[in-house]
Amino acid sequence: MKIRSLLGAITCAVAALSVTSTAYAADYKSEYKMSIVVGSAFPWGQGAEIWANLVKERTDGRINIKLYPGVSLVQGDQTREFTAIRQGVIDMAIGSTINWSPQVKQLNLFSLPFLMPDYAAIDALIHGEVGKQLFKHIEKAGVVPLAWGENGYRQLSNSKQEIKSPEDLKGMKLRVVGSPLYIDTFTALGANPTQMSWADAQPALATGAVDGQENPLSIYAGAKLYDVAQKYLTLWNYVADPLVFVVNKQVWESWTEEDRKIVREAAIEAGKQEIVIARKGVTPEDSSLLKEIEGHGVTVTSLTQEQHDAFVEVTKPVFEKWKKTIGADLVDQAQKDIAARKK
Ligand code: X2X
Repeated sequence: MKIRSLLGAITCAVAALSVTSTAYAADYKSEYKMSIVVGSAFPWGQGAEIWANLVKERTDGRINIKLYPGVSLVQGDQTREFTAIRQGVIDMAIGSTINWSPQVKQLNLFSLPFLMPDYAAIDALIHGEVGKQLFKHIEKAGVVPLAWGENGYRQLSNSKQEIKSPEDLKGMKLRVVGSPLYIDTFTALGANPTQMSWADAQPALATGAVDGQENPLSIYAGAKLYDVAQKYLTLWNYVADPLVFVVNKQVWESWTEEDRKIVREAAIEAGKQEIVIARKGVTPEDSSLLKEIEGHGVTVTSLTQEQHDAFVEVTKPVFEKWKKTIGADLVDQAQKDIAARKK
């Protein structure tokens, strides 16, 4: 009798265990969709691969991630990516602060012209109080932020002529990204900006529908923009866009505490590695990528202090206008942290 009830108890326990593990597996999707704008030929896509691989390995395949480059889950319209993450069309993403600025207006901070003079300034923002506050805004908008990465300092390319002053930009047709701040900046500079997705930008450059564009050198080189007549490149470091590693809120809540920890730590590690990759070859210490670009017959223009100051001067009203939209306190905090940065 005793043995029988013991056996019964064991059977019940085994049954309960298998029910628990079935329920647990049922909460998890067989595949999680991760959205990115550009794939593994770019630091951005490499960061996504690193994150996805770390997660798969450390969760023993419980969290299996598939990459969707070209923001294909929103038909290439990168300005709709954030909303799609919130709605669950996208489970996870690594997105540019520019592309999510229409939904989280504080992210326009990084697009304020000439706010961040060097990499130490970017680091001071993302790893400081400003980074924390921005994560709170993203969270409030309904998405779970985990880590920072980097697209990079955005440089100006065109097919017409060397750009050394705002006058050189007069009337030039330029493709810009999805935040209206960019329209204001390039209008102030005298250019003729037009907003377009990255998917549309490449054919527009190839056909000459637009004369120029602005993007980090890793994007310029990875997309071989020198092959679509973008032979003039001005290094002006006017803005830089960080990347943010995020997860849809319901997906995040469906994971166990242990798996959330794995995903968060993997995002932080992947973000660190991605930033190193993104900065490779474009610094004074290692200019290998710039040399490669020059090897394609591209005229690379660096600005003197005086030339640089002329661009800053003309874009000041845009800075002031957008400071109000972003939040004066946040911008003041950013400027304070940049002034106090360790160089
Ligand atoms: O569209 C762009 O220019 C890109 C690829 O840099 C972003 O997604 C912000």
